[in-house]
Amino acid sequence: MSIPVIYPSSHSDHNPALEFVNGVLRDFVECPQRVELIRDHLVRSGLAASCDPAGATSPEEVLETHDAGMVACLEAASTKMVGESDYVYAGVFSVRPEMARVATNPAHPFGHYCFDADTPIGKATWEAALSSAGVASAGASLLVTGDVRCVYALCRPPGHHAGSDFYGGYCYVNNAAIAAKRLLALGKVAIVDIDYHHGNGTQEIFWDDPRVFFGSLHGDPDFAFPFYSGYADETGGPGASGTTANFPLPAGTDGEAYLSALDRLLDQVAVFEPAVLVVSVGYDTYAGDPLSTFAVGVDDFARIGARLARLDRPALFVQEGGYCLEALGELAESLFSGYLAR
Ligand code: OKP
Ligand code: ZN
Repeated sequence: MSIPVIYPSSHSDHNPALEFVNGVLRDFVECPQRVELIRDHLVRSGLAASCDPAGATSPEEVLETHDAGMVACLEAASTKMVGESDYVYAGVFSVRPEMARVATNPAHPFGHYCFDADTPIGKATWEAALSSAGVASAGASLLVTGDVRCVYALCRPPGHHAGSDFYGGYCYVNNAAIAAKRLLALGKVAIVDIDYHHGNGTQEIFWDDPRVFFGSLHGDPDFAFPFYSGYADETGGPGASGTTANFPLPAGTDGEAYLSALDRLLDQVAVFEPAVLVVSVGYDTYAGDPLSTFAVGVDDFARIGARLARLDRPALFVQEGGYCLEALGELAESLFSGYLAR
């Protein structure tokens, strides 16, 4: 038994060199090798039969999820960059009503839509973002037609921090959200976000949408990025109360503690009775991940995979984070072997 894996045809030229970590420049962790390592490992281990690149989404599909002003800003900024290694970083942010004016130059107001200084735009960025969304959307289509019951969209750049009119956290376009909207053709959708970071963008997009359940396990926002959302009392808007669920977890969370929180989340998913499941996959809960404070082990991912399979729904896995290059292949192998074994 193997899983169809699809990956973006043009992500590799989106390759920023550096990011600031506590005022010090470090290598940019969200690098092209991430998805290449996972892809190659899954093919070698026989878990992925073939591995096909998928094309871009349409601008119309992106605009169903994202604000036109933000899309224009991202595209214009990307188009303006010239050299291979030129990247523009937001550094001045629009905060509160007194600083909310939007310049008329579409390539100018990064800080109006961008919420951090870690999400640069280069000349290949916009195309890569569309390509990544296209992979998620192509994966959703395979489930909608009923061709497969499970597909892995190896998206890069990731998407779960991008909201309807904001982007950040290495994310520009919300791949999982775009796919989930397409999957509504099958009925209600549940998104389970197992990335180490709260999927603030996905949460915002479906906050008041009763057709989509969003549940996330993540480092407590009291200490973990993106800091301003992901608390347990965030449970959905007035039109969709109870369709958002957050499980902020403490530093040091190990496999045992993680799985018991996952079980509580999946109980809620089962009650929601979704027609289909989207899993925002992050491997950054792994103990060896440079961004993680958790102690989840390689074998725990197999147990996570088995728990997800137990829901017995068609499933789209969408790649989000995970930055320990040495372990990414093994982590993916563990997750999907656990999923398939169930
Ligand atoms: C993206 B995903 C300081 C550290 C930056 C940003 C975290 C983005 C995580 N430059 N932290 O959810 O894995
Ligand atoms: Zn993450």
